[in-house]
Amino acid sequence: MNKILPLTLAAACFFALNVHAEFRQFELTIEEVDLEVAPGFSPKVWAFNGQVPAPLMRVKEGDEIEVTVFNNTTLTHTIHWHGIYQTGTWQMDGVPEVTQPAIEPGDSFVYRFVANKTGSLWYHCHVNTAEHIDLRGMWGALIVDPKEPTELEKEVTKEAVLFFSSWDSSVAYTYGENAVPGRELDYFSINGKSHPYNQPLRVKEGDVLRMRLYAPTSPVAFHLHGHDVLITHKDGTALPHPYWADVVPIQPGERYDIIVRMNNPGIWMVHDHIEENTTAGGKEMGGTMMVVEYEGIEKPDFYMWKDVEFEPDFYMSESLAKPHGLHDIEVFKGVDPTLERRPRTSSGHGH
Ligand SMILES: [Cu+2]
Repeated sequence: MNKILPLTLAAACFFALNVHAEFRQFELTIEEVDLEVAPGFSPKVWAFNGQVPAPLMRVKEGDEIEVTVFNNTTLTHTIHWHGIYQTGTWQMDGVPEVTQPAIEPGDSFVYRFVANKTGSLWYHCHVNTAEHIDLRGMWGALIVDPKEPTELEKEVTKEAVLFFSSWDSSVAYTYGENAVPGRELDYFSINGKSHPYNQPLRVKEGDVLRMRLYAPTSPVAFHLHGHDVLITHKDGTALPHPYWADVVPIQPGERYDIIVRMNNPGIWMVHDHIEENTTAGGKEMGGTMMVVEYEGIEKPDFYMWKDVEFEPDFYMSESLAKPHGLHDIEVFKGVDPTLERRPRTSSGHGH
């Protein structure tokens, strides 16, 4: 009796700890599509489920994840789950010729791992990353919610995900070219769109806004006007001492979570203080810029986005409010060039 009891207790404790863990099965395809970053500039991308950024994958700490990846493209790929510790599952780390052979065109691969690190993680291809990450849009958010959120996290009323990225039009139209060293980045985007073809982020006074900032490809100096932001997480990990900032520098691969108390009604610019990133095709007033709009503010006639067709999920806010799972986001879908020849005039296309 006294030998069995501790074992039973241990099993009971294990069960109690894991009672909320779930087994989640997802499928991802990789597709060759054209992504309209700006009118007249639609680079060829490898898009997870046809989308850039990739679908939002949101799970809970401890969940067992199984992802089947189908490679429907002409070159090889893998997926690296950036941040996941892969304890006991290093073969699932997604590095070609280190942990697995790359997934050949027409083939598939099944990744299985436990979501054992929390916060704003991401997933990306690990084949020829200078091209596949930097220029072909192979990145998406993997958000792992902690079992025990911080007091600050519990206050959040609205969430947003921002992926900053850059593009090189000189190699944008040919898969397999990436022109490094010597690349010339000439388009910059938030969630795959160059300003003003992205969207305003709409908030209400009193909102506690959490923004998850991702810089998969090139450095960013994020600045929101009119507010200080509280940096609460670095690369997924909650900081013991969150700190205030009005510029958030982000190096490639880094993630910062910030919390903003929306207490200053107005229409406020968000932009990258690396000034060359706020250009598009060599012209200013493009690239990594957007605005935060408070509800109830009357929009002046000169306001460039006065009558913009609003897409509420552009910063994933609607998908972030859904239950855990893999969320496709329609607005991020590219165009399959074999299905649709768009009648756009090619002036300014640069190739
Ligand atoms: Cu790839």
